[in-house]
Amino acid sequence: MLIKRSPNGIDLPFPSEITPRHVFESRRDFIRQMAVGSIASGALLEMLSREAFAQGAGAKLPAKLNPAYSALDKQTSQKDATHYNNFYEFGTDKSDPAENAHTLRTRPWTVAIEGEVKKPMTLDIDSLLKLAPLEERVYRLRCVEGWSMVIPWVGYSFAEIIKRVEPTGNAKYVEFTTLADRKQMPGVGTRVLDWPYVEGLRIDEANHPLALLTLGMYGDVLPNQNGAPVRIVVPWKYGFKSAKSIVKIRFTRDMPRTAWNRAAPSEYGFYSNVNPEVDHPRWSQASERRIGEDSFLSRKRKTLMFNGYNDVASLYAGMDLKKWF
Ligand SMILES: Nc1nc2c(c(=O)[nH]1)N[C@H]1C(S)=C(S)[C@@H](COP(=O)(O)O)O[C@H]1N2
Ligand SMILES: [Mo]
Repeated sequence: MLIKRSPNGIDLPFPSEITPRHVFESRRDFIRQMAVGSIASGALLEMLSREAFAQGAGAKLPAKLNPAYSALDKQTSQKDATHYNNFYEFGTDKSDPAENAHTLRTRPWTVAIEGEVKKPMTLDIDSLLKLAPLEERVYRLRCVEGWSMVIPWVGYSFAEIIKRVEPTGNAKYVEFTTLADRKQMPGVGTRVLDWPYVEGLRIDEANHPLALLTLGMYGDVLPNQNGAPVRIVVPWKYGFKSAKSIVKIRFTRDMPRTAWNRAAPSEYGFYSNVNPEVDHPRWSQASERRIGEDSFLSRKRKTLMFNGYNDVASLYAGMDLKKWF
């Protein structure tokens, strides 16, 4: 498990740590207002981004920053975020996805949306791009293994999809299924997991505006190793809830049987909210190592409840989160 440091090797202090809180917060409000003032350019950005996406991997996918949903933490370098990955369909080493995922064909690509919905639909990538305005959102991503990154994603709230397919009254959960094609994904020939990779959310979780249908990162279309052409990002949950390269989205009555929960139910619960007070059976979850920031293997940061996304707390009111881990 080797960690590549950012090219310049400089670890800057975080504004939230070196600035008194009230100064820090007024600065944040200022940045927010600046961004709101420039919303008029949004339509132009959208046009540009659709053009660019058609060109495929490495193409630009510009989007307007949504400051209300963006962390101010220093961003992980694009190099680290694209070369230190978990995507077991391409191998279990952190460097495997970057090395192997070039065999994934991301066009043509369709996502079937089905199950307990009034309007089932199959959407291709162009339709997904046109579905709602693209936003850039800088999210913390906390892996269950104890490391974290800060990544500027491009996409829109998954709620935009929910609105359009009109779930029936029976829809209580949403299940996300990743492509599982041995020809394109060497890891699918191994038995590390029971493929396809399946993840799931309760429908109110999926409807929370923070849950991001993601098509890009760092202003580009998603690199294959990060889940091209479309994935979900659920920033208050451990990273494995954020399924990559999605081909099917199913609305269900029953709690989905997720790949990690089936593989090790005592270690990976359905909810898997980031929670410093509930340890993994084999290690503590109280702290984390920010990739590119800390020295090799040391966990210098305290892990925050819900990864710092306190907005979501009301989704779990009255639930014992030690039981529903
Ligand atoms: N299909 C699929 N999705 C996946 C995984 C995987 O192995 N297969 N790994 C998960 C884990 S453990 C993490 S931490 C994140 C990593 O996302 P990133 O590589 O874009 O940072 O993807 C998640 N989504
Ligand atoms: Mo992870």
